Amino acid sequence: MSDKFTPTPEDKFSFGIWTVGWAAQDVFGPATRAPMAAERAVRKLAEIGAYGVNFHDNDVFDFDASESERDERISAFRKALDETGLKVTTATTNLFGHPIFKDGGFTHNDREVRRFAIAKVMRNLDLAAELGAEVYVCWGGREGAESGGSKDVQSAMARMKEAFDVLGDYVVSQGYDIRFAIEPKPNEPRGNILLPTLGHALAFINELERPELVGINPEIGHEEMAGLDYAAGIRQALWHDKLYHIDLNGQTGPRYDQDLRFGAGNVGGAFWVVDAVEEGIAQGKYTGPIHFDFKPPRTEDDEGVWVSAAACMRNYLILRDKVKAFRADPAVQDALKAARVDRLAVPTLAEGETAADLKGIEVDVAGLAAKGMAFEHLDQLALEHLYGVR
Ligand SMILES: [Mn+2]
Repeated sequence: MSDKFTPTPEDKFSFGIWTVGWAAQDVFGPATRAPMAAERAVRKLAEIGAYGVNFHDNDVFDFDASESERDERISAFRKALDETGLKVTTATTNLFGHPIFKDGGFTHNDREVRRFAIAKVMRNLDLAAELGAEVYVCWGGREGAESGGSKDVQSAMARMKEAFDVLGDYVVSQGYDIRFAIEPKPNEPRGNILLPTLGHALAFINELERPELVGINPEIGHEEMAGLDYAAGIRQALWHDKLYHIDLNGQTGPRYDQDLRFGAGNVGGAFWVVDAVEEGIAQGKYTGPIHFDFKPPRTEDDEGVWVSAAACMRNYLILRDKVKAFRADPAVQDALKAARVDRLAVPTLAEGETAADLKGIEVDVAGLAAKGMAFEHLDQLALEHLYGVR
């Protein structure tokens, strides 16, 4: 079936190799699907209309691969990229899977592990640069603790900063056109993870030696696990010019990391996410791919994997259509005016005014307090667009 919701490479959709490639092992049972070579993921993603991929080093070759195995795996991956025209938009390092990283990589209590972790990232940065990646995602899944006494958090932040400073020096010295994007997550697999939300990450970036090289890669599920509004979060990141990448998926409130296909879970949230992303694109403040970081549920076979991957893209296009119709609707424009949304863009002080001008100010307290905001009407129009009755 081909219709206006059929994705094309112009839509710039991308997927992590580990998403469709996940064999569905979990805490309670082994894999339900066969392992998938990176090159098969590339070919199938191209078939269903994707534009690009993101990969961990160990999505392509095993942690303990020999040099010749590594070369052989990379050349098969590269061959599939060349033949399909799929881009490597983004790359990342697995610093969480192998037991050596049980206490993290950049903030492991053992210095030897920290040195090994930075070296592992540098090696994959070389490959990422060679394959044309422009963003390097850093998800510190094991950087954290289960108990208060086991991690000196102030030293951990100092070591985290040290790692990003060293890596920033490295990409500059190599002349790589790569920026880093920190991916926050509150917990899972650690009891508590460092840089748990996008706000923590934005504050951390200000402490770095090269803050201009580092932004964020927020994931819907991760922010919603912390009970936060993802759309508002990425709008703030746009304001800071720090939205370097996005991980779209689905989540149903604060619970384990569900990684549902995009558009499932919090449907209303997904509508505002697309509104926020499209706003960032229109402003030229978001230039990355529309990236999905989801996991096809363990119940699905190989066919189900591609159904769920295709649905991520289809749902984005459906919601993009609805968001555009919402913004173009004259009734919505009237409702936005009635809700005085546009007036927030007007500076609170007039040009030339100072704090002194506000002293002793008189306003119509009773009148302003009594006046409703008319937000319910505006939100109902949004819901009616989403529900498909407008
Ligand atoms: Mn997730």
